[in-house]
Amino acid sequence: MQILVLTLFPEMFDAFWSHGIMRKAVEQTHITPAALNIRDFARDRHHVTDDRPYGGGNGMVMKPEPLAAAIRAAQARAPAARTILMTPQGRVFNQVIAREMAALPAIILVCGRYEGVDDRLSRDLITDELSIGDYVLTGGEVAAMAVVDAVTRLIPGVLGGADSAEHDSFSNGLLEHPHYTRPPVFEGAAVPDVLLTGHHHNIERWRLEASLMRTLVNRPDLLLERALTAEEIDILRRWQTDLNRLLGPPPEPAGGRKR
Ligand code: 4GX
Repeated sequence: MQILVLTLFPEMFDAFWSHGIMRKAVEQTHITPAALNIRDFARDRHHVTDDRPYGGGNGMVMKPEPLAAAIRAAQARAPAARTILMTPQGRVFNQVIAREMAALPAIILVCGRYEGVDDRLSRDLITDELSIGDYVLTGGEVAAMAVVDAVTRLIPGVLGGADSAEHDSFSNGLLEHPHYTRPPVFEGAAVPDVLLTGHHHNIERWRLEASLMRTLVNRPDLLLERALTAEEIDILRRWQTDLNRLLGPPPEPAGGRKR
């Protein structure tokens, strides 16, 4: 997969490509990342990339000409690429989108700075707009790194085991179960006994229960957007029985509003 990043700060990506699993991915697979400096595509003497907003107001806007030239140069290098603008206005990135993107032959990630880019750019040069979440960054670079990081580790051959990504949070729509390593007791806290038994069936069952509990407590929204398996229903029913034993049966709903 070809990854082209358009940015005013290409040096930010040097450390990113050259450490950890990203580095291994670049060395051992067909992932070819590069960061291009948008400033290099400005044609004026001072390579200006920003200008004051029409209509007035604070901050600056990225000029369309250098960015358009940079995008066209990137698209010439990677004709099959999708061209993705990092912006809080975009579709919110998640593991489903990461999986879709991991199957693409090439991506061009456009990183804006200042108040954003001249809106006429998105008309035909941008194919997608992507946000990494509902908060405001100072530029698209950190967002692009988050996307590249999440996508790269899903590309076959990048992670150690062929199926390492299959056990991730979200791969089954649940949060991951807790992990432990030595020592067996750390600052008074013991590793759950079942994990020391070597009984794989019980361990898998414990992990599923722990995943389900974590998801129910921390991210109930994830449970609502996906179907439960028979085994999960079984676990939830047992919790329901336990809770009813503890609290007594649920009270009749108050009268008045019928649903
Ligand atoms: N997820 N930002 C982009 C400038 C900008 C604004 C509009 C293009 C259009 C962000 C996020 C994010 C801040 C990056 C504003 N560029 N990007 N930047 N959240 O907050 O992706």
